[in-house]
Amino acid sequence: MSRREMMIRGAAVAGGLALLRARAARGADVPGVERPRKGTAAETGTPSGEQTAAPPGEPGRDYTPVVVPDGTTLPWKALNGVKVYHLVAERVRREFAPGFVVECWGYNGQTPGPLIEAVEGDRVRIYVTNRLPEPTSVHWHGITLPNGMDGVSGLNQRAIPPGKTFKYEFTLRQSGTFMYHPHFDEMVQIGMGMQGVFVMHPRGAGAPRVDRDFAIMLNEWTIKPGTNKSDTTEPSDFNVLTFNSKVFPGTGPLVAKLGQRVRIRLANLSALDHHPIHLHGYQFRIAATDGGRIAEQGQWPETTVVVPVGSTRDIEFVADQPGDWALHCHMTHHTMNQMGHRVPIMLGVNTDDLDAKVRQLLPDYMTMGSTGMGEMAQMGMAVPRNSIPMVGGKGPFGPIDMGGMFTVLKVRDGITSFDDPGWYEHPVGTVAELAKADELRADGIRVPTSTTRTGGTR
Ligand SMILES: [Cu+2]
Repeated sequence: MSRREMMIRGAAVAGGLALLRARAARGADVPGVERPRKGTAAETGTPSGEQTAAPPGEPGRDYTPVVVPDGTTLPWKALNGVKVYHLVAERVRREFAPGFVVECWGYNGQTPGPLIEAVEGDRVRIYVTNRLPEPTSVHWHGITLPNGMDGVSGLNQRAIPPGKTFKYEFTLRQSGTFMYHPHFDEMVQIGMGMQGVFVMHPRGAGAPRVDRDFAIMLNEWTIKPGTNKSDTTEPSDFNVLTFNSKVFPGTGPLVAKLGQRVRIRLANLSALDHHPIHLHGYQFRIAATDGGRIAEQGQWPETTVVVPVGSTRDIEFVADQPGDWALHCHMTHHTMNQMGHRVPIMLGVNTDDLDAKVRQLLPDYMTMGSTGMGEMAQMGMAVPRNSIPMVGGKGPFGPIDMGGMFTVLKVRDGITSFDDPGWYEHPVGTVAELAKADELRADGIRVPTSTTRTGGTR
């Protein structure tokens, strides 16, 4: 390039930026039109949008670290004012629940990959080593950064070949809950478990500090009973629905002390499904998405939050009610494990005759589900090797009929550690129980004798 060309190009860039700045300034004067986002070219006046980083934020001083149930946080070191991380994309063996082991792909021995945690203003350098049999890349979902750091193979960068290490570097200009995942062979790689949460804590103003801050990644898998791999090309037949790549009873509880401020960061990188995540016993506020913090006047109360594919939601509340509170996806198929899908529903069918006939061929045959499916949790049915029965685990009062996307928020008074405190001990007289005959009589309750009543008649 000649000196003259260089000057012309330089002038064009400067001119372009001046124009952008002028537009931005005009935009700021128009009601409803916001300023350019922090750290973008239009805001900083540099083509990459980069500007000086702040000194690396420290846990404890600048933020309360996020807790990842059944997961970990990626370690980092500060070198000359830059936080340096190392992600290794590789094959991972993950026990989704006791006795149910799945061959996955992930990062640093885990799926989801370890949580990346940093502070607004931090400069981060993230090395990514590819130990997979095919190329990969990492996209930093929802994060403002130079275009060449965005991680879409072919569009923003060369894919990372197997055995090679790439370097990503950018300055964090936001705070909130974001994600990372590959943008190469997305259907297979994300479906095999390559996904992670990226949390940026605010520096100064931003989300209020909470006492317990949890992160849960939602995913769905197609793992035929008796196999150990997800059929990632099967587009809709998901039978294993996970919180942090665990299914109940493999999911660890979320433990909080009575009165603590709690945030749960939910991130969804499922292939197909939006998950309505429901918390019992509480009303929470939807306080943030991966698009940013919702202004307090704009937050609304909810009991269920839909987390769409490719987005995050932060919910916040005060843990003011002690107990064991269910936290689960409200799609009923998503709290069923493998064996609960695609079985014929026999509700209300008298199967005695059928069973007798089939037993002539198969001596152990028994039709399932003629009084509903709940019984199956109690039967302790044999399942193929490396599989889980359709429903969950044992609770203090008997079987819990939910599996999959199910865990428990355990709120306790006077705990000194956040280890699993066991089941809640209810104050006397606060558990639903069998009604006594004299109670029924006293309150004038007549129990119907027939099992079916036709609607609209008496
Ligand atoms: Cu769901």
